[in-house]
Amino acid sequence: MIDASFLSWPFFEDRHRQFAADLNAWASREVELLVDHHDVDASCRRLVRRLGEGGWLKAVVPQAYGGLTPAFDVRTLCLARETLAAHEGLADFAFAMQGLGTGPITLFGTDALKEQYLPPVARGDAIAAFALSEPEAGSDVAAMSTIAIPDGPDHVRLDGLKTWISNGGIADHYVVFARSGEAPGAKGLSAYVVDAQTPGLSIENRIDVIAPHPLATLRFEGCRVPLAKRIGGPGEGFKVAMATLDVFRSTVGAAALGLARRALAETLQHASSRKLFGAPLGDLQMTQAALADMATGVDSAALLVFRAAWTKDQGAPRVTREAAMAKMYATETAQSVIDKAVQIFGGLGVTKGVKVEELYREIRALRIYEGATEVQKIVIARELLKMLEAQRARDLAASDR
Ligand code: COS
Repeated sequence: MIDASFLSWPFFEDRHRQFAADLNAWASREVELLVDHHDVDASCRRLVRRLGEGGWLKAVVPQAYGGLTPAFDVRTLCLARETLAAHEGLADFAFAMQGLGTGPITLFGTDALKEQYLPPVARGDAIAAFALSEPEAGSDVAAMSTIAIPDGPDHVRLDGLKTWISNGGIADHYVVFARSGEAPGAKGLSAYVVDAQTPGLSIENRIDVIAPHPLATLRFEGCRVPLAKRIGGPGEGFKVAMATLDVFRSTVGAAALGLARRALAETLQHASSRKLFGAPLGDLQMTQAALADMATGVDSAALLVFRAAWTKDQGAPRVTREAAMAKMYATETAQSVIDKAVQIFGGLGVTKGVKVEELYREIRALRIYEGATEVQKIVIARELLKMLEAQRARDLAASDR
Protein backbone atom coordinates (compact mmCIF):
# COMPACT_ATOMS: atom_id res chain seq x y z
CA MET A 1 0.00 0.00 0.00
CA ILE A 2 1.32 3.41 -0.95
CA ASP A 3 1.38 6.09 1.75
CA ALA A 4 -0.81 8.98 0.56
CA SER A 5 -0.60 11.03 3.75
CA PHE A 6 1.44 13.68 1.88
CA LEU A 7 -1.82 14.77 0.26
CA SER A 8 -2.72 16.57 3.50
CA TRP A 9 0.27 18.90 3.03
CA PRO A 10 -0.64 22.58 2.55
CA PHE A 11 0.53 22.53 -1.07
CA PHE A 12 -2.74 20.89 -2.07
CA GLU A 13 -6.41 21.79 -2.35
CA ASP A 14 -9.33 19.36 -2.04
CA ARG A 15 -9.54 19.12 -5.84
CA HIS A 16 -5.98 17.74 -5.90
CA ARG A 17 -6.75 15.14 -3.23
CA GLN A 18 -9.86 14.06 -5.12
CA PHE A 19 -7.97 13.90 -8.43
CA ALA A 20 -5.21 11.73 -6.95
CA ALA A 21 -7.67 9.34 -5.26
CA ASP A 22 -9.84 9.00 -8.38
CA LEU A 23 -6.87 8.46 -10.69
CA ASN A 24 -5.41 5.89 -8.33
CA ALA A 25 -8.72 3.98 -8.31
CA TRP A 26 -8.91 4.17 -12.13
CA ALA A 27 -5.31 3.04 -12.57
CA SER A 28 -5.81 0.10 -10.18
CA ARG A 29 -8.68 -1.12 -12.38
CA GLU A 30 -7.35 -0.35 -15.83
CA VAL A 31 -3.61 -0.01 -16.24
CA GLU A 32 -2.39 -3.58 -15.91
CA LEU A 33 -4.88 -4.76 -18.55
CA LEU A 34 -3.68 -2.15 -21.04
CA VAL A 35 0.04 -2.93 -20.95
CA ASP A 36 1.98 -5.58 -22.80
CA HIS A 37 5.71 -4.98 -22.36
CA HIS A 38 6.43 -6.97 -25.52
CA ASP A 39 4.47 -4.49 -27.66
CA VAL A 40 5.08 -0.99 -26.34
CA ASP A 41 3.67 0.78 -29.43
CA ALA A 42 0.29 -0.91 -29.09
CA SER A 43 0.38 -0.49 -25.30
CA CYS A 44 1.02 3.26 -25.58
CA ARG A 45 -1.72 3.70 -28.17
CA ARG A 46 -4.17 1.89 -25.87
CA LEU A 47 -3.00 3.85 -22.84
CA VAL A 48 -3.42 7.21 -24.60
CA ARG A 49 -6.89 6.28 -25.83
CA ARG A 50 -8.08 5.07 -22.42
CA LEU A 51 -6.43 7.96 -20.54
CA GLY A 52 -8.32 10.25 -22.93
CA GLU A 53 -11.63 8.42 -22.51
CA GLY A 54 -11.18 8.50 -18.74
CA GLY A 55 -10.79 12.31 -18.91
CA TRP A 56 -7.28 12.22 -17.38
CA LEU A 57 -5.57 13.87 -20.34
CA LYS A 58 -7.65 16.99 -19.74
CA ALA A 59 -4.92 17.83 -17.22
CA VAL A 60 -2.41 18.45 -20.02
CA VAL A 61 -4.29 21.18 -21.93
CA PRO A 62 -6.05 24.44 -20.91
CA GLN A 63 -9.81 24.54 -20.26
CA ALA A 64 -10.54 26.60 -23.38
CA TYR A 65 -9.31 23.66 -25.50
CA GLY A 66 -10.98 20.79 -23.68
CA GLY A 67 -8.84 20.83 -20.54
CA LEU A 68 -9.36 20.84 -16.81
CA THR A 69 -8.02 24.19 -15.59
CA PRO A 70 -7.58 27.62 -17.25
CA ALA A 71 -3.78 27.17 -17.40
CA PHE A 72 -1.38 24.35 -16.48
CA ASP A 73 -1.92 23.24 -12.91
CA VAL A 74 1.51 21.80 -12.23
CA ARG A 75 0.41 20.11 -8.99
CA THR A 76 -2.21 18.16 -10.93
CA LEU A 77 0.36 17.18 -13.56
CA CYS A 78 2.74 16.03 -10.83
CA LEU A 79 0.07 14.04 -8.99
CA ALA A 80 -0.96 12.38 -12.25
CA ARG A 81 2.60 11.35 -13.09
CA GLU A 82 3.36 10.21 -9.56
CA THR A 83 0.18 8.14 -9.35
CA LEU A 84 0.55 6.57 -12.79
CA ALA A 85 4.28 5.85 -12.34
CA ALA A 86 3.57 4.01 -9.09
CA HIS A 87 1.33 1.67 -11.10
CA GLU A 88 3.22 1.40 -14.38
CA GLY A 89 6.05 3.33 -16.03
CA LEU A 90 4.47 3.16 -19.48
CA ALA A 91 1.23 4.70 -18.22
CA ASP A 92 3.19 7.63 -16.83
CA PHE A 93 5.10 7.88 -20.11
CA ALA A 94 1.93 7.95 -22.22
CA PHE A 95 0.42 10.69 -20.04
CA ALA A 96 3.61 12.76 -19.79
CA MET A 97 4.33 12.85 -23.51
CA GLN A 98 0.85 14.20 -24.30
CA GLY A 99 1.80 17.13 -22.06
CA LEU A 100 5.41 17.68 -23.11
CA GLY A 101 4.52 17.23 -26.79
CA THR A 102 1.92 20.02 -26.64
CA GLY A 103 3.38 22.17 -23.84
CA PRO A 104 5.05 24.57 -26.31
CA ILE A 105 1.72 25.01 -28.17
CA THR A 106 -0.15 25.65 -24.90
CA LEU A 107 2.44 28.19 -23.72
CA PHE A 108 3.35 29.96 -26.98
CA GLY A 109 1.10 28.75 -29.82
CA THR A 110 -1.38 30.82 -31.83
CA ASP A 111 -5.10 30.27 -31.21
CA ALA A 112 -5.28 28.40 -34.53
CA LEU A 113 -2.55 25.97 -33.46
CA LYS A 114 -4.18 25.47 -30.07
CA GLU A 115 -7.56 24.80 -31.68
CA GLN A 116 -6.11 22.30 -34.13
CA TYR A 117 -3.78 20.34 -31.86
CA LEU A 118 -4.91 20.53 -28.22
CA PRO A 119 -8.46 19.05 -28.16
CA PRO A 120 -7.54 15.77 -29.94
CA VAL A 121 -4.60 15.30 -27.56
CA ALA A 122 -6.86 15.86 -24.53
CA ARG A 123 -9.35 13.31 -25.88
CA GLY A 124 -6.64 10.75 -26.52
CA ASP A 125 -7.36 10.84 -30.28
CA ALA A 126 -3.87 12.09 -31.21
CA ILE A 127 -0.39 11.30 -29.90
CA ALA A 128 2.11 14.13 -29.35
CA ALA A 129 5.92 14.29 -29.23
CA PHE A 130 8.70 16.77 -28.45
CA ALA A 131 11.75 16.70 -30.74
CA LEU A 132 14.66 18.64 -29.30
CA SER A 133 17.67 16.31 -28.89
CA GLU A 134 20.09 15.57 -31.70
CA PRO A 135 23.03 13.19 -32.06
CA GLU A 136 25.39 16.11 -31.27
CA ALA A 137 23.07 18.28 -29.15
CA GLY A 138 21.27 16.90 -26.11
CA SER A 139 22.42 18.80 -23.05
CA ASP A 140 23.79 21.70 -25.13
CA VAL A 141 20.56 22.69 -26.84
CA ALA A 142 22.03 25.79 -28.47
CA ALA A 143 24.43 23.55 -30.45
CA MET A 144 21.65 21.97 -32.51
CA SER A 145 22.22 21.67 -36.23
CA THR A 146 18.81 20.80 -37.69
CA ILE A 147 18.13 23.81 -39.91
CA ALA A 148 15.01 25.68 -40.98
CA ILE A 149 15.62 27.50 -44.27
CA PRO A 150 13.00 29.89 -45.76
CA ASP A 151 11.24 28.24 -48.70
CA GLY A 152 9.01 30.76 -50.46
CA PRO A 153 7.13 33.44 -48.50
CA ASP A 154 5.09 31.11 -46.28
CA HIS A 155 7.20 28.03 -45.59
CA VAL A 156 10.45 26.77 -44.14
CA ARG A 157 12.32 23.63 -45.13
CA LEU A 158 13.67 21.44 -42.31
CA ASP A 159 16.82 19.36 -42.72
CA GLY A 160 18.55 17.33 -40.01
CA LEU A 161 18.28 14.52 -37.47
CA LYS A 162 16.52 14.36 -34.12
CA THR A 163 17.17 11.44 -31.82
CA TRP A 164 15.92 9.76 -28.60
CA ILE A 165 12.51 11.14 -29.48
CA SER A 166 9.85 9.66 -27.22
CA ASN A 167 6.75 8.54 -29.14
CA GLY A 168 8.93 8.62 -32.29
CA GLY A 169 7.21 6.29 -34.73
CA ILE A 170 3.74 6.44 -33.15
CA ALA A 171 3.20 10.20 -32.75
CA ASP A 172 0.69 12.07 -34.92
CA HIS A 173 2.69 15.29 -34.62
CA TYR A 174 6.04 16.51 -33.33
CA VAL A 175 7.14 19.85 -31.89
CA VAL A 176 10.46 20.28 -33.67
CA PHE A 177 13.21 22.75 -32.75
CA ALA A 178 15.56 23.92 -35.49
CA ARG A 179 18.18 26.53 -36.23
CA SER A 180 16.41 29.34 -38.11
CA GLY A 181 19.47 31.61 -38.04
CA GLU A 182 18.24 34.95 -36.65
CA ALA A 183 21.38 35.00 -34.43
CA PRO A 184 24.11 32.58 -33.43
CA GLY A 185 23.54 30.10 -30.57
CA ALA A 186 20.44 30.12 -28.39
CA LYS A 187 18.96 33.23 -30.05
CA GLY A 188 18.70 31.62 -33.50
CA LEU A 189 16.33 28.70 -32.93
CA SER A 190 12.62 28.37 -33.75
CA ALA A 191 9.95 25.77 -32.96
CA TYR A 192 7.42 24.25 -35.39
CA VAL A 193 4.63 21.69 -35.22
CA VAL A 194 5.23 19.03 -37.86
CA ASP A 195 2.55 16.47 -38.70
CA ALA A 196 3.87 12.91 -38.83
CA GLN A 197 2.69 12.45 -42.43
CA THR A 198 4.53 15.52 -43.79
CA PRO A 199 6.67 14.54 -46.80
CA GLY A 200 10.37 14.74 -45.93
CA LEU A 201 9.88 13.47 -42.36
CA SER A 202 10.80 9.82 -41.85
CA ILE A 203 11.71 7.45 -39.06
CA GLU A 204 15.43 6.76 -39.44
CA ASN A 205 15.47 3.99 -36.83
CA ARG A 206 13.76 2.83 -33.67
CA ILE A 207 15.79 2.72 -30.43
CA ASP A 208 15.55 -0.12 -27.96
CA VAL A 209 16.21 0.87 -24.34
CA ILE A 210 16.43 -0.93 -20.97
CA ALA A 211 12.88 0.03 -20.00
CA PRO A 212 11.25 -0.19 -23.44
CA HIS A 213 9.02 2.59 -24.69
CA PRO A 214 8.45 4.03 -28.18
CA LEU A 215 11.66 5.88 -29.08
CA ALA A 216 13.14 6.82 -32.45
CA THR A 217 15.53 8.86 -34.53
CA LEU A 218 13.73 11.17 -36.98
CA ARG A 219 15.14 12.36 -40.29
CA PHE A 220 14.06 15.66 -41.87
CA GLU A 221 14.99 15.98 -45.52
CA GLY A 222 13.53 18.94 -47.39
CA CYS A 223 10.54 18.76 -45.05
CA ARG A 224 8.31 21.76 -45.94
CA VAL A 225 6.46 23.28 -43.01
CA PRO A 226 4.10 26.28 -43.24
CA LEU A 227 5.22 29.31 -41.21
CA ALA A 228 1.74 29.24 -39.66
CA LYS A 229 2.97 26.17 -37.76
CA ARG A 230 5.76 28.08 -36.03
CA ILE A 231 5.34 28.22 -32.25
CA GLY A 232 6.33 31.64 -30.88
CA GLY A 233 8.29 34.23 -32.83
CA PRO A 234 11.29 33.65 -35.09
CA GLY A 235 14.37 33.01 -32.96
CA GLU A 236 12.30 32.26 -29.85
CA GLY A 237 12.72 28.49 -29.98
CA PHE A 238 15.21 28.27 -27.10
CA LYS A 239 12.91 30.25 -24.82
CA VAL A 240 9.96 28.06 -25.91
CA ALA A 241 11.94 24.91 -25.05
CA MET A 242 13.24 26.16 -21.72
CA ALA A 243 9.91 27.56 -20.53
CA THR A 244 8.25 24.24 -21.41
CA LEU A 245 10.94 22.35 -19.50
CA ASP A 246 10.39 24.69 -16.51
CA VAL A 247 6.87 23.22 -16.29
CA PHE A 248 7.68 19.61 -17.09
CA ARG A 249 10.93 19.11 -15.17
CA SER A 250 9.04 19.10 -11.85
CA THR A 251 6.78 16.43 -13.29
CA VAL A 252 9.79 14.21 -14.09
CA GLY A 253 10.64 14.50 -10.39
CA ALA A 254 7.06 13.49 -9.61
CA ALA A 255 7.30 10.40 -11.83
CA ALA A 256 10.53 9.42 -10.04
CA LEU A 257 8.68 9.89 -6.77
CA GLY A 258 5.94 7.51 -7.90
CA LEU A 259 8.51 4.84 -8.81
CA ALA A 260 10.27 5.33 -5.46
CA ARG A 261 7.02 5.17 -3.47
CA ARG A 262 6.16 1.91 -5.18
CA ALA A 263 9.62 0.50 -4.39
CA LEU A 264 9.22 1.48 -0.74
CA ALA A 265 5.74 -0.08 -0.55
CA GLU A 266 6.97 -3.31 -2.17
CA THR A 267 9.95 -3.41 0.20
CA LEU A 268 7.83 -2.90 3.32
CA GLN A 269 5.58 -5.79 2.28
CA HIS A 270 8.55 -8.00 1.58
CA ALA A 271 10.42 -7.06 4.77
CA SER A 272 7.41 -7.84 6.91
CA SER A 273 6.70 -11.24 5.34
CA ARG A 274 10.10 -12.73 4.39
CA LYS A 275 11.80 -14.61 7.22
CA LEU A 276 15.56 -14.48 7.81
CA PHE A 277 17.46 -15.90 10.79
CA GLY A 278 14.11 -16.99 12.24
CA ALA A 279 12.44 -13.56 12.18
CA PRO A 280 10.94 -11.16 9.63
CA LEU A 281 13.56 -9.38 7.52
CA GLY A 282 12.20 -6.08 8.85
CA ASP A 283 13.37 -6.97 12.37
CA LEU A 284 17.00 -6.67 11.26
CA GLN A 285 18.46 -3.29 12.07
CA MET A 286 20.26 -3.14 8.73
CA THR A 287 16.92 -3.52 6.96
CA GLN A 288 15.44 -0.87 9.22
CA ALA A 289 18.29 1.53 8.40
CA ALA A 290 17.62 1.07 4.69
CA LEU A 291 13.86 1.55 5.15
CA ALA A 292 14.45 4.73 7.15
CA ASP A 293 16.73 6.16 4.44
CA MET A 294 14.25 5.21 1.73
CA ALA A 295 11.26 6.83 3.48
CA THR A 296 13.20 10.00 4.32
CA GLY A 297 14.42 10.25 0.73
CA VAL A 298 10.87 9.87 -0.60
CA ASP A 299 9.48 12.58 1.67
CA SER A 300 12.29 15.05 1.00
CA ALA A 301 11.95 14.51 -2.76
CA ALA A 302 8.19 15.06 -2.48
CA LEU A 303 8.76 18.34 -0.64
CA LEU A 304 11.01 19.65 -3.43
CA VAL A 305 8.69 18.46 -6.22
CA PHE A 306 5.57 19.99 -4.73
CA ARG A 307 7.39 23.17 -3.68
CA ALA A 308 8.29 23.70 -7.35
CA ALA A 309 4.80 22.80 -8.57
CA TRP A 310 3.06 25.00 -5.99
CA THR A 311 5.37 27.93 -6.72
CA LYS A 312 4.58 27.74 -10.44
CA ASP A 313 0.85 27.44 -9.70
CA GLN A 314 1.03 30.59 -7.55
CA GLY A 315 1.92 32.48 -10.73
CA ALA A 316 5.72 32.62 -10.61
CA PRO A 317 6.83 33.50 -14.16
CA ARG A 318 9.87 31.21 -13.85
CA VAL A 319 10.66 28.29 -11.54
CA THR A 320 13.91 27.36 -13.24
CA ARG A 321 15.84 26.80 -9.99
CA GLU A 322 13.02 25.10 -8.09
CA ALA A 323 12.18 22.75 -10.99
CA ALA A 324 15.83 21.86 -11.56
CA MET A 325 16.29 21.05 -7.86
CA ALA A 326 13.11 18.94 -7.82
CA LYS A 327 14.06 17.03 -10.96
CA MET A 328 17.64 16.41 -9.89
CA TYR A 329 16.96 15.44 -6.30
CA ALA A 330 13.88 13.31 -6.90
CA THR A 331 15.41 11.28 -9.74
CA GLU A 332 18.73 10.72 -7.94
CA THR A 333 16.94 9.80 -4.71
CA ALA A 334 14.53 7.46 -6.46
CA GLN A 335 17.47 5.64 -8.04
CA SER A 336 18.98 5.12 -4.58
CA VAL A 337 15.62 4.09 -3.02
CA ILE A 338 15.01 1.54 -5.76
CA ASP A 339 18.55 0.22 -5.53
CA LYS A 340 18.03 -0.37 -1.80
CA ALA A 341 14.75 -2.14 -2.59
CA VAL A 342 16.52 -4.47 -5.00
CA GLN A 343 19.18 -5.19 -2.38
CA ILE A 344 16.60 -6.06 0.26
CA PHE A 345 14.77 -8.32 -2.21
CA GLY A 346 18.07 -10.14 -2.87
CA GLY A 347 17.93 -12.62 -5.76
CA LEU A 348 14.26 -11.88 -6.28
CA GLY A 349 15.13 -8.23 -6.83
CA VAL A 350 16.93 -9.00 -10.08
CA THR A 351 14.39 -11.54 -11.28
CA LYS A 352 12.34 -10.65 -14.35
CA GLY A 353 8.67 -10.25 -13.55
CA VAL A 354 9.32 -8.94 -10.02
CA LYS A 355 8.19 -5.32 -9.70
CA VAL A 356 11.39 -3.91 -8.16
CA GLU A 357 13.42 -5.30 -11.07
CA GLU A 358 11.15 -3.39 -13.46
CA LEU A 359 11.42 -0.23 -11.32
CA TYR A 360 15.22 -0.55 -11.37
CA ARG A 361 15.18 -0.36 -15.17
CA GLU A 362 12.43 2.28 -15.31
CA ILE A 363 14.14 4.86 -13.10
CA ARG A 364 17.47 5.04 -14.92
CA ALA A 365 16.45 7.20 -17.88
CA LEU A 366 14.80 9.81 -15.67
CA ARG A 367 18.23 10.95 -14.43
CA ILE A 368 19.12 11.67 -18.05
CA TYR A 369 16.12 12.93 -20.03
CA GLU A 370 14.77 16.51 -19.92
CA GLY A 371 18.13 17.69 -18.64
CA ALA A 372 20.60 15.26 -17.05
CA THR A 373 21.53 15.72 -13.39
CA GLU A 374 24.73 17.47 -14.46
CA VAL A 375 22.71 20.02 -16.48
CA GLN A 376 20.40 20.64 -13.51
CA LYS A 377 23.46 21.43 -11.39
CA ILE A 378 24.59 24.02 -13.95
CA VAL A 379 21.09 25.50 -14.06
CA ILE A 380 20.81 25.72 -10.24
CA ALA A 381 24.25 27.28 -9.77
CA ARG A 382 23.64 29.85 -12.52
CA GLU A 383 20.33 30.84 -10.98
CA LEU A 384 22.01 31.32 -7.58
CA LEU A 385 24.71 33.50 -9.10
CA LYS A 386 22.08 35.51 -10.99
CA MET A 387 20.17 36.08 -7.74
CA LEU A 388 23.35 37.36 -6.10
CA GLU A 389 24.04 39.69 -9.03
CA ALA A 390 20.49 41.04 -8.93
CA GLN A 391 20.77 41.65 -5.18
CA ARG A 392 24.07 43.52 -5.67
CA ALA A 393 22.48 45.69 -8.38
CA ARG A 394 19.56 46.50 -6.04
CA ASP A 395 21.96 47.34 -3.19
CA LEU A 396 23.96 49.62 -5.49
CA ALA A 397 20.81 51.39 -6.72
CA ALA A 398 19.66 51.86 -3.12
CA SER A 399 23.03 53.31 -2.08
CA ASP A 400 22.89 55.81 -5.01
CA ARG A 401 19.55 57.18 -3.84
N1 COS B 1 12.73 30.23 -19.41
C1 COS B 1 12.77 31.27 -20.28
N2 COS B 1 13.92 31.70 -20.88
C2 COS B 1 15.05 31.04 -20.57
C3 COS B 1 15.08 29.95 -19.68
C4 COS B 1 13.85 29.57 -19.07
N3 COS B 1 13.81 28.55 -18.22
N4 COS B 1 16.36 29.51 -19.56
C5 COS B 1 17.10 30.29 -20.35
N5 COS B 1 16.31 31.21 -20.95
C6 COS B 1 16.77 32.28 -21.85
C7 COS B 1 17.87 33.06 -21.11
O1 COS B 1 17.30 34.07 -20.30
C8 COS B 1 18.69 33.60 -22.24
O2 COS B 1 18.11 34.78 -22.77
P1 COS B 1 18.78 36.23 -22.44
O3 COS B 1 20.18 36.15 -22.99
O4 COS B 1 17.88 37.17 -23.16
O5 COS B 1 18.77 36.35 -20.96
C9 COS B 1 18.59 32.54 -23.33
O6 COS B 1 17.42 31.77 -23.01
C10 COS B 1 19.83 31.65 -23.36
O7 COS B 1 20.02 31.08 -22.08
P2 COS B 1 21.44 30.52 -21.59
O8 COS B 1 22.49 31.56 -21.81
O9 COS B 1 21.27 29.96 -20.21
O10 COS B 1 21.69 29.32 -22.66
P3 COS B 1 22.71 28.15 -22.63
O11 COS B 1 22.89 27.65 -24.01
O12 COS B 1 23.97 28.57 -21.91
O13 COS B 1 21.94 27.05 -21.74
C11 COS B 1 21.73 24.96 -20.55
C12 COS B 1 22.62 25.98 -21.22
C13 COS B 1 22.62 23.79 -20.21
C14 COS B 1 21.14 25.55 -19.28
C15 COS B 1 20.55 24.57 -21.47
O14 COS B 1 21.06 24.25 -22.76
C16 COS B 1 19.76 23.36 -20.97
O15 COS B 1 18.89 23.48 -20.10
N6 COS B 1 20.08 22.16 -21.52
C17 COS B 1 19.39 20.91 -21.22
C18 COS B 1 18.31 20.74 -22.17
C19 COS B 1 17.58 19.49 -22.00
O16 COS B 1 16.80 19.39 -21.07
N7 COS B 1 17.82 18.54 -22.93
C20 COS B 1 17.13 17.33 -22.94
C21 COS B 1 16.22 17.33 -24.13
S1 COS B 1 14.54 17.15 -23.77
S2 COS B 1 14.40 15.23 -23.44
